[in-house]
Amino acid sequence: MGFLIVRNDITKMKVDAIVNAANTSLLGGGGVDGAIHRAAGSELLAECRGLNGCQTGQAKITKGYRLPAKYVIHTVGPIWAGGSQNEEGLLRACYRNVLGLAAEKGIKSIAFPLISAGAYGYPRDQALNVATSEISEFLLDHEMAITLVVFDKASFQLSEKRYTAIAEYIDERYVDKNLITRSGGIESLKEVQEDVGEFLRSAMPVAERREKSSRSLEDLVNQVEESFSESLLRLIDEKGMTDSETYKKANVDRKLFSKIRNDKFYHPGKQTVIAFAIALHLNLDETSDLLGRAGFALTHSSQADIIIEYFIEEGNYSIFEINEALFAFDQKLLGL
Ligand code: AR6
Repeated sequence: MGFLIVRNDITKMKVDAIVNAANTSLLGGGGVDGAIHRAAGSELLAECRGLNGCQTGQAKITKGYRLPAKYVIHTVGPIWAGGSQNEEGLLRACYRNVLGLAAEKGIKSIAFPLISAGAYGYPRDQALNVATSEISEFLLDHEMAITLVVFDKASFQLSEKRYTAIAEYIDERYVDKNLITRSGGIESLKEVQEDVGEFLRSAMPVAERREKSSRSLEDLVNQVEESFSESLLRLIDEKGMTDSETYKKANVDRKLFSKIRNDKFYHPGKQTVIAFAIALHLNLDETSDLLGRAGFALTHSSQADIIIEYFIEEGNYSIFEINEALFAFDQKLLGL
């Protein structure tokens, strides 16, 4: 369960249903619509003929015929006309109506293309925001495996401003980069020493630095026995969250969560721990603590870690925005 973003051809997805970005006639077209009709075969068109078209923002379901997916849910996105013609409301309606219909039909897994972001001209970063926010909203009270299929990397775009801000943040911290840029400009021995000191500090895992600077020995002794699982459950209580809110926000599977809950000594992967830290809105100190319980640390020799640090410092805990950024920098996504 949860939300995944993949780069793929949607006609290849082995899921209960794929979503078609169609037009009001439902009689086929170019882009993803054309690809779906080609892969499903002419029986799909025959069934579509009986549907009497579909209005913008609405959704209709057919069988998948020769597709690996059992069903196709057809929806019609808005044509972008500058943003003042209720395009956003209509695009949100597409996601809601498709997901509502899927839930009604008992569909457990579904794949979406980025509706309206091709021929219909909706700005891609805004189309992506609408998709991720509607999907995350839906998942707060539904169980479904939802995949957003982006066809090429260009369709997966962070806003220019955010990309530059993150790139600068990485640039200032990334250890390998520091080594390269520093070697040219060192003049005096003192400068070399300062440089080495700074490098060692930046190379030290964040957890270690934090412990050195801000945690008392007493704190450490008191908490030394706490396992990852115990820490996580304590934090969930402290933050006044429920279990299901937490694992859904973390984009973590319910089964995995109950394993963690039932096994005091469960060893999670690093990505999972980070996903929980984000779901619980932990600050950097708390994140480092939780990671430490599972034997991990955030380091400046990993771009992904620096991106996580960037979002935590910004107080931005949207796992979907973080995943957008990780994707843009070719890093593994969280909670998948
Ligand atoms: N798999 C996944 N995504 C795809 C695929 C594919 N095989 N092919 C394209 N995309 P578009 P729209 C992406 O134009 O903007 C049709 O003619 C594509 O890169 O297919 O809603 C209909 O009949 C883009 O990001 O749909 C309508 O007339 C996204 O899918 C009109 O186009 C949507 O692009 C609908 O336009």
